[in-house]
Amino acid sequence: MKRAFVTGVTGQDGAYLSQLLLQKGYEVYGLLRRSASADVIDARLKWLGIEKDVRLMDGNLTDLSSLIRLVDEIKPDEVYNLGAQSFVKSSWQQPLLTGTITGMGAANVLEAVRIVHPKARFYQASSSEMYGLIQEPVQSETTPFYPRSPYAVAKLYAHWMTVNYRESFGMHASSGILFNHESPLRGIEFVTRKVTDSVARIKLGLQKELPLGNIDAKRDWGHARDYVRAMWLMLQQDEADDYVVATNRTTTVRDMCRIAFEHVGLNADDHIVIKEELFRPAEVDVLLGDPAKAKAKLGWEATTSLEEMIKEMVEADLVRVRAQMK
Ligand code: NDP
Ligand code: GDR
Repeated sequence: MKRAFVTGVTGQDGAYLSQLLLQKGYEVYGLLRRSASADVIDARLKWLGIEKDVRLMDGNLTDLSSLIRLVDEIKPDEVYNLGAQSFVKSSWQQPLLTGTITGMGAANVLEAVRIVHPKARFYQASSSEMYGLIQEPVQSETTPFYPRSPYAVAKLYAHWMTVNYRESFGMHASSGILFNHESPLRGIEFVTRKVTDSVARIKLGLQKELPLGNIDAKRDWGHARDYVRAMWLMLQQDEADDYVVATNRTTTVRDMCRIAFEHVGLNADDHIVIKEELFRPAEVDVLLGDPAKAKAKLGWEATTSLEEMIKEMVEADLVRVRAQMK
């Protein structure tokens, strides 16, 4: 039985990846950082019904000693580093913490693997945010990076550390440059989930307005369930490498809102209110990924359209909000 160690296991991707690995017969160990609100921490694992199957291990990405102890204890075949301060807007408020967790955290995991169990295969959750100020209209593995937030700068450090550990130590270390991916398990601070939650509340009469920032920004949005499959596929290859994972379709925040409101028979323009404070100090205007390499080498393709995904998210939020109303 293969063993996987997943950091960020309580996040959106950690939950879906754990589900996939369990279905494939893995023993799944997840890194859990201590929190005073321990009862809400595994809400996503509970949503997927796998909270009893994932073995949660006490530690922190910022504490190398805990990572060394855990990698030594688990001796994983595969390590997936998904843990991060992942909200781009917060990274301007907490730039150093973001650097410590999102950047140095990855280096800590790489070091723990290198020191105690270098045979383990390693996955780094790199991000399309690294492209930032776009240098090419469609972004692939060869497009130059130009990070536009402390988050993206931290991710770029982690990305190059992964490449460096592969080249320096021969580690099987791969990076997935994943474009935005969403689901009913997406954190409420991210724009898709903020929108689908608000659509549910507006439909049920609990809210009237949806405050938003830059709705002209364009993103290449896919479904998290599809994207965690790409992570796993990367670690099944003989050679480690870097891959763009995207749908190759880009949509404005405005049009994504229209899709969500139309699903419940409402008009987005009647509810969106633009708020200056929701704009970012520097914006990533448009992202559009080219997943040709992932398709050719991994046989990976996105299977869920934006419309299908937004519908699934609105329906899940209607269920959640109705339950809160009881
Ligand atoms: P989430 O924000 O949902 O999850 C982040 C996870 O990191 C949580 O489990 C969180 O734990 C954990 N974490 C944060 N700080 C620490 C720490 N100091 N020690 C240990 N764990 C910590 O992110 P997603 O699931 O959406 O994304 C997964 C990864 O992929 C992230 O690295 C993200 O930056 C990256 N990414 C995401 C994309 C997306 O569109 N979703 C696209 C490209 C990259 P807790 O529950 O305790 O807060
Ligand atoms: P992003 O996701 O920054 O792309 O990072 P987010 O959903 O936060 O923003 C997407 C775009 O929407 C615009 N926007 C708003 N965003 C939020 N959150 N709230 C608003 O009210 C709002 N109004 C407009 C933003 O300005 C932006 O242009 C996500 C994260 O998951 C990262 O961790 C990951 O690396 C990247 O995706 C790929």
